[in-house]
Amino acid sequence: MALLKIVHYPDPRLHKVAQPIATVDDEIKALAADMAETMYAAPGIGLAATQIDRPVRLIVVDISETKDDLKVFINPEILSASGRGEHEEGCLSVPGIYDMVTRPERIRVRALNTQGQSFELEADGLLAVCIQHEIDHLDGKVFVEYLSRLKQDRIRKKLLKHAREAM
Ligand code: K1U
Ligand code: ZN
Repeated sequence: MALLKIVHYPDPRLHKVAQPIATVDDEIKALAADMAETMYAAPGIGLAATQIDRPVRLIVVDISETKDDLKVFINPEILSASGRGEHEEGCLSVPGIYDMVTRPERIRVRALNTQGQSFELEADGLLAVCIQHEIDHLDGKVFVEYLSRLKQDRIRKKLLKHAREAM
């Protein structure tokens, strides 16, 4: 297994639309395992393949305290969404920034697992927030895009300054 480098906002690679995965083969299984390792090490509760510069439709999520409830979603699709709820979000691609985002409260999602089998899941609370946040990444959207233009500009400048200082 391997730790993967996470791309930071405002890198344009975060705005690529990820392509569906045609076959769940050993390469995809290894990518899912590496992404899980990277998510746990960060630490985070989710990671999308877009964030490690692999624009394919694969996300990993584990919101458990004990870090033993890994969920892998290949080609995830939101089948239905209901309600509205506000939740604080963070992002491993936008380090140090947390803000409130309003999204549907409850979702039903369909995806393939690492055996290539289709499954459906009902989610609410943090799990629903995290799955929607990660699917946004696959569609090239970063959570800061839900914030005001002023906040987005401040975040962009702050992270560009950090990147320059790290060089
Ligand atoms: O997509 C990502 O960058 C991962 C992101 C997921 C997420 C968090 C909160 C709301 C929506 C989506 C993170 O994991 S940020 C880090 C984080 O929230 C966290 C880290 C350690 C323990 C608990 C949470
Ligand atoms: Zn994120």
